[in-house]
Amino acid sequence: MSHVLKKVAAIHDLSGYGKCSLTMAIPVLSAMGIECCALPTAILSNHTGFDHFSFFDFTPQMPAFIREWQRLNLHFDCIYTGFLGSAEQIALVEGFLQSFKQKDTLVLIDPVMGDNFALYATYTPQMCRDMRRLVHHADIVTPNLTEACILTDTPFPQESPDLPFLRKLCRDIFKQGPKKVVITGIINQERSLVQNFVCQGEHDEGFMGRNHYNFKSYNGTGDLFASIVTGCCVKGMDFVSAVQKASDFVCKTVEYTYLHNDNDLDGILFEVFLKELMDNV
Ligand code: PXL
Repeated sequence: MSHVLKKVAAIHDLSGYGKCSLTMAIPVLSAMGIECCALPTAILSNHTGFDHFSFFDFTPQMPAFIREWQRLNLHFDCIYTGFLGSAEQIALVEGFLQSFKQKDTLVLIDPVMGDNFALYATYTPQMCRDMRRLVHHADIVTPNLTEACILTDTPFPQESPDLPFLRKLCRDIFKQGPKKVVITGIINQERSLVQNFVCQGEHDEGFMGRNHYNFKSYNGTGDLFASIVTGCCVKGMDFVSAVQKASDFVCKTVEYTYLHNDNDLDGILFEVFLKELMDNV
């Protein structure tokens, strides 16, 4: 089935303030000329990096939402998922994939579970097992190094991982189903570079993309990265170029935010550069 606009079903939380998940995916995909259809998993006043926030769990509403989309007979070119709040939600997303994934539907799962070698507070061991099951349905996964280790039950590395370590992580992820993996946020031993390791199948040696590391990190950068990769892949760009494009955009935005923003929690100033995504993809 073809549409004038490609359609992406984006299954993430909606944080009203602070720019992450849906408030990142919707503007990024729209700027890239892609229709972003949002299935919220939770509605928050602001992201969880702040000391306080309101949280409304949308899980009970999700089945009705999904049923209405089935009645509308929607077809998606891509299904893109990120942060999921409970084991029940992971099961709902699995059901969604079973209903809506067709031969020509790209499934990109960002297995948001943790960072800096720790699980996020809301993540239970059961949810990690469920996330491992969910990635069986993915064509592409975009874990950070911490999440790649959790997905494959690999002890966290003591120092910056070398290529054989990264290749083994990817091979273990391929055994779970995905065909393309990018492991993000790999800081080199000298702490001067932030790197992404891209691998496209068991026999691929892999490719290490590199960018300058300025020691800053902001909530939502992972969502910005994964949303751009999603948009590029939906538009048919090859995977290595998509990752490089996303990585360059994130680095430029982080650098600009560092120079111009007072409060790190306000999120990254990606809007300043959004026009480049309209023009260049
Ligand atoms: O960017 C990941 C993310 C997703 N959803 C919520 C968050 C964060 C990161 O802080 O708080 C609610």
